[in-house]
Amino acid sequence: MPALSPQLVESVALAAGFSAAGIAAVPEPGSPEDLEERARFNAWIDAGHAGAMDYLKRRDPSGSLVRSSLRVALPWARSVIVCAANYNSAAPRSTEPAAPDAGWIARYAWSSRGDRPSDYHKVLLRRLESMRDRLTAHTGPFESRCFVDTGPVVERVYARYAGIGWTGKNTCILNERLGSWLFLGVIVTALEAAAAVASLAPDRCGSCTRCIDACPTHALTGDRQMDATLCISYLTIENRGPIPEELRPLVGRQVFGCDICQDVCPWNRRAPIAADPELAPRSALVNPALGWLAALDEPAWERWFNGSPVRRAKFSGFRRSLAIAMGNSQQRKFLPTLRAWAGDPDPVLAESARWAAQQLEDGDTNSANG
Ligand code: B12
Ligand code: SF4
Ligand code: SF4
Repeated sequence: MPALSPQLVESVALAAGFSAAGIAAVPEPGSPEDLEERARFNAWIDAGHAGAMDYLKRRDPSGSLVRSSLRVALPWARSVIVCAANYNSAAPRSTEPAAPDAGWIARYAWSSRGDRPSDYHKVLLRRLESMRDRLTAHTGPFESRCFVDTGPVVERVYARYAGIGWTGKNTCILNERLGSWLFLGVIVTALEAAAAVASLAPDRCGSCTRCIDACPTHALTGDRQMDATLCISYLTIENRGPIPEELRPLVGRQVFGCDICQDVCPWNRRAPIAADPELAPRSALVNPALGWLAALDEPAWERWFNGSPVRRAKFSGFRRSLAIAMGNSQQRKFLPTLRAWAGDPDPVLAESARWAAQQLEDGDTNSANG
């Protein structure tokens, strides 16, 4: 079976619409070539940093974490092709001043094609599958699986070894030319990688600590890992229950996800704007008015976000985070909505709305006293 060369992988990936690509070998766990990240991942799970993301904690019958190595998840895996798609846009950063009644939806969820939302999972998967077809023409058929986000793979680990970029102190993969507004997708293959796989990208964080200093909830641990249970992205997307009360004021007006630790990164200042027709930003989602989002009933919300990553939070989780954002807005005009939601049959929404209304009422008392 022929080996895959980095040059072939890169040319096929660029033709398929990716911005960068590389290939990494998949070493056997416990071998001299094993990756240092395997131990890091085990320690991260053991420390409880994955919170309620149980899919990250799955184990095989021998007790090994399925994601600790691709050889555990897919024993036939010998190499992994990692592709990156730029989704940077010219729209403002979450760290720039905005209207006090505007919220924030993370940049990765803005994507659209024409007037319809587009889900990066589907866009990248299609590109990976077309790439695989082209590679097969060079190599003959080979066993493989394509994944975007949802496979049993810690994609950033293999992205680093495929030479896509370095692991920033914000834990994101950063490419010197492209920055970190990159979606990742992988093709796991049974083919050996050519002997000369990509060399690691040099670490360009230096003495910078902007992301660590800017993170409102202190989720970044400083050793290129995070406690996800503190991360606003986890709290507003993955977490199904209430947002812990002590963290609510720190969430600010963020309704879905968080971009702060990437918005402050100097490497993103010079990152090129993507001209990808399948990942174009929807202007209505950039600094969206909280009142508009709150007025969407479930069918309207479904219409707006059908096919968008925002659906992951579900309507209930989205409104819970929206209530917290309105409570942090100092905008008394949201009191009627919050008082109505305080009687909602969903106990998480009702309690979040009561807390939020209280913030606005307390804010009034404080300014009257001040
Ligand atoms: C779970 C998850 C989350 C969780 C946990 C994130 C985290 N940092 O662990 C939450 C919900 C918080 C999250 C948030 C976001 N996510 Co997310 N997420 C994932 C997912 C599904 C799994 C990641 C995982 O296994 N985490 C566990 C930890 C341990 O792994 P890790 O951070 O990847 O860490 C590895 C490296 O950092 C490295 N490492 C650790 N320490 C050190 C130290 C040194 C010195 C070195 C060299 C390496 C190194 O080893 C670690 C593995 O042990 C991946 C997709 C996938 N299947 O991989 C997407 C993914 C990581 N997410 C992505 C995105 C876009 C986001 C958000 C930007 C979305 C948003 N705007 O809200 C934020 C970014 C927040 C942040 N600063 O990371 C992209 C990242 C692209 C990139 N350029 O890096 C991915 C790859 C999805 C994709 N296919 O594009 N995410
Ligand atoms: S995404 Fe937001 S909350 Fe999470 S680590 Fe980055 S700045 Fe902190
Ligand atoms: S803000 Fe600074 S420390 Fe953080 S990822 Fe960017 S360069 Fe690295």
